[in-house]
Amino acid sequence: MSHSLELTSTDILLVVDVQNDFCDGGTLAVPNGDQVVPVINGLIDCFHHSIATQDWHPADHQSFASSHENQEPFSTTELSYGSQILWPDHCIQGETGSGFHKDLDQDSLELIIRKGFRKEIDSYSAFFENDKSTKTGLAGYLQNRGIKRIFLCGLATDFCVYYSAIDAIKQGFETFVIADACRAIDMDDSLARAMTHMREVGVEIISSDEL
Ligand code: VGL
Ligand code: ZN
Repeated sequence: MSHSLELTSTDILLVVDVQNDFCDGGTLAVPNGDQVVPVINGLIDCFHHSIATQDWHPADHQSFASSHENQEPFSTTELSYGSQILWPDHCIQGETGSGFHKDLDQDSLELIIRKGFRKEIDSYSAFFENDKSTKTGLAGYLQNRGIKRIFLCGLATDFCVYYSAIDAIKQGFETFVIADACRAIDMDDSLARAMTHMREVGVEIISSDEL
């Protein structure tokens, strides 16, 4: 199916977490994460507006297994706001790992929204922190600029892209995920669950060649 989606000035590209730690050699490398970079650079050229998110954690962040006694990375624990997967240390503020991939075309990014910067709380979504109530302000920013449709790409499909897409729909935006411009962590079937849930709530899964 190839319906061409005409892009207008009320569309925005949201580039999620294309950072060194999620790419080859990073501490939380997403398989083939680097492959999204040329695809996303092409998309940035097509869109009137592009913004990005940046995972941005203090060194003692509660989402790190190393911040808890006797916890291995990729295990799950209960924090004050509910269950939280514990990750290897990644995307530490100001370090190389939290920098954007060197080939990502950052010049046209109009806004960079940092998330997970508070020690006590993680943030997968670009709209809400993991307590599901603390706002990042992104919805207001997009509404204020008259944005109607959000197109998501980046890392990882089954975590930050997924949570951002679900919240984008909830905030009333028409929401698209550009599948070939994303890569997944895929632990315990998380990719299949994320895709099913996104489709259920009306997120459209498209390919970059439809744009
Ligand atoms: C992410 C796990 C932890 C992501 C961020 O960008 O998908 N995943 N922090
Ligand atoms: Zn993180």
